Amino acid sequence: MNLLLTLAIVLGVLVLVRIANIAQLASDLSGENEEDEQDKANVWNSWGFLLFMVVGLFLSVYTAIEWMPKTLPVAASEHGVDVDKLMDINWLVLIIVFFITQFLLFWFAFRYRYNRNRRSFYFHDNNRLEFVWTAVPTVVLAGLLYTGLVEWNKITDRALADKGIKVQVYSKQFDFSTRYAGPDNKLGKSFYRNISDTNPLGVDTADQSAMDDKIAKELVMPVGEEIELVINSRDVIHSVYLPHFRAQMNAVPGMTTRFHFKPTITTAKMKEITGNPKFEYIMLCNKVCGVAHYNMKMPVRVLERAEYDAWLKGEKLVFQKDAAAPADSAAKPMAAAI
Ligand SMILES: [Cu+2]
Repeated sequence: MNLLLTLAIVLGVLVLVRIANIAQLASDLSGENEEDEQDKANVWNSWGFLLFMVVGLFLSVYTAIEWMPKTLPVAASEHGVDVDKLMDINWLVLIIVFFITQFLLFWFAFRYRYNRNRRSFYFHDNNRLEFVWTAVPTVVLAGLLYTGLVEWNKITDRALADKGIKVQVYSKQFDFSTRYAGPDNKLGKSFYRNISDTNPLGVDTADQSAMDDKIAKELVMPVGEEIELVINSRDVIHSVYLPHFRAQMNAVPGMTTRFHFKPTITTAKMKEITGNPKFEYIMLCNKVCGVAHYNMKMPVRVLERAEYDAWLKGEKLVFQKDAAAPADSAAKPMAAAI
């Protein structure tokens, strides 16, 4: 089907070129003078510009309206609402500038097409004009930057993060694991040299705060509480991307990155809001990290606190009480702390 369509378009263009050639030939034969011909071509082209503008602007509006429902639903985190507001302001500025500049671009091409009876007006420069078109974008951009920075400072405020429920998000090619800090809300240290078959996150067996840590294959969060993601990578750079919560942070090997946020809408509630009974939150890798990058993701659920507690209780401890601690881990240095 696509091949047919491409062929049809190519043939259509060829036909148009032939028609143009024939028209050229006809006008050559009719002995019209060259300047008249050029005038005619200019008129056609200038109307073509106008037509292109009308069709282009119509399609811009149409596609935006048509595909709006396919964009993300309302933000499911506290800061996400503010991020969306900033995004809306940015879009508003962009849309206004887009329509003004596109209109002027095509209107000028139409209105001021070559006319042999008209002399163009020449001026070398205009300081006032240059001042205006430098000052206006500067003020607008500085305003956008400032509001963005204020929001970013709020998002990265450590005071809130320290109170948050600590969850380690451990990334590797090509999946995520989560580690929950347990009742002490302290994640045990981990170090890559401790990694073994029985200890995939390299958790320090000598660290007491690791004893109540739990390991999971999904990210589950209680609604309305601060969550701090403590993010690590085992191999290459990945990125923890939670589109519904408007959150993203790189996972960088050899260092710890963090992101804290407060989920505000449970999965059950979001199913109602979106009218989609199959709706699920998702965490995606947002760095092209290798051949199976496209499939690197993890399910995410937001529950009421009681449901969350019950879920966490059922998850596996990092060091199962009945299983012996990994035999090879004691001799390794425990250099890195989370
Ligand atoms: Cu990845």
